Amino acid sequence: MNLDDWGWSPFFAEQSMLQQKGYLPARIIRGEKNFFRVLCAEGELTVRFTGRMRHGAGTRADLPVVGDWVMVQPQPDGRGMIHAILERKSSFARNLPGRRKIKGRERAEQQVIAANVDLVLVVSGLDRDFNLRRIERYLTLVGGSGAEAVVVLNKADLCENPQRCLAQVKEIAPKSPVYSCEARDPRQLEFLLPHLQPGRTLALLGSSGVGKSTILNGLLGEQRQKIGEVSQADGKGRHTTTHRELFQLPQGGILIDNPGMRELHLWGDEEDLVESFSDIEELSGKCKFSDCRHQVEPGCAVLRAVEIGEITHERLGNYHKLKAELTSLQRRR
Ligand SMILES: Nc1nc2c(ncn2[C@@H]2O[C@H](COP(=O)(O)OP(=O)(O)O)[C@@H](O)[C@H]2O)c(=O)[nH]1
Ligand SMILES: [Mg+2]
Ligand SMILES: [Zn+2]
Repeated sequence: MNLDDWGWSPFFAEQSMLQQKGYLPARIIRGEKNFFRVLCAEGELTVRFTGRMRHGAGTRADLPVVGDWVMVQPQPDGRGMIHAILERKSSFARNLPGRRKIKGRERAEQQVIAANVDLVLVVSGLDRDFNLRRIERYLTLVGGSGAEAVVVLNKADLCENPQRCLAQVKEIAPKSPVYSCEARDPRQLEFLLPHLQPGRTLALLGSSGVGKSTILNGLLGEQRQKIGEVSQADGKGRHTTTHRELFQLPQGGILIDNPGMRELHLWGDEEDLVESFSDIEELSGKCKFSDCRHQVEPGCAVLRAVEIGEITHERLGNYHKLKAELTSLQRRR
């Protein structure tokens, strides 16, 4: 077992040296309800985390998730205990929908979706579900994570003019490569090859039914992950991926499949908009007032760009909406 192929790097090796002797580094490849599957030098193990870790965790974000590197103490029966989580190189999180209340006041709660991801594939369908505003939301989530993003527009076969959609997405994703494909045909996934490298971790992100598991299976060359039937009524796939799992790809690299999320509330701060709305952020520098909110202010370079059609009205509207969501989140944290 070569841990480097699973993403082990000096960043984690240095941390592991400070850990107690006798514990082994391991990567979490699957999360179940009460246990995890991890990979370590001795192979796969089923592990739990210690009660001390559960009690010591201030928030859910301090508990292990798929992609984490942890220190485990293996037991002879193929089981083991997680004793520590190594610091994450990146992590992406959402604000949990059922907001927790503490003393009658709403408190935001962070759910880490996956850890130590280098590249996120934001997958979106080119069917009736195609929605530029949702792609902007996903890109903002990735913008705050420390990972890079690539946009994959799947189901090109269901779109009358995929080139037009591709061009539209390129406009709203100024910092990310954008591709379109029909993932059911694995040959159409070749555009991903330059993004795959041994030890590099990718994650699939996108609504249920957009074809995430189909992409994974196409890359694996086998039907490892169950794929949802499309119901005739709404054209959406059923929820078939129920847990997160990390797979090693034959082309090199590691891919995390995610169950689709019905609601994606942002977790982060206003800084997260810098990447996903880099065009607006750059124009801000040219506004007359340095604290311009791009709403009604005179001499606003952003409003001017909307006026001349450089930025759509809808994009600016979504920028304001996501910014307000992040500001209100900061207040509740
Ligand atoms: N028409 C079409 N259907 C696709 C394509 N890719 C996936 N599907 C179908 O979309 C449905 C949902 O796919 P799945 O991979 O389970 O989506 P996930 O929920 O994102 O993992 C399945 O019925 C797939 O066969 C594609 O490129 N074109
Ligand atoms: Mg799936
Ligand atoms: Zn302005």
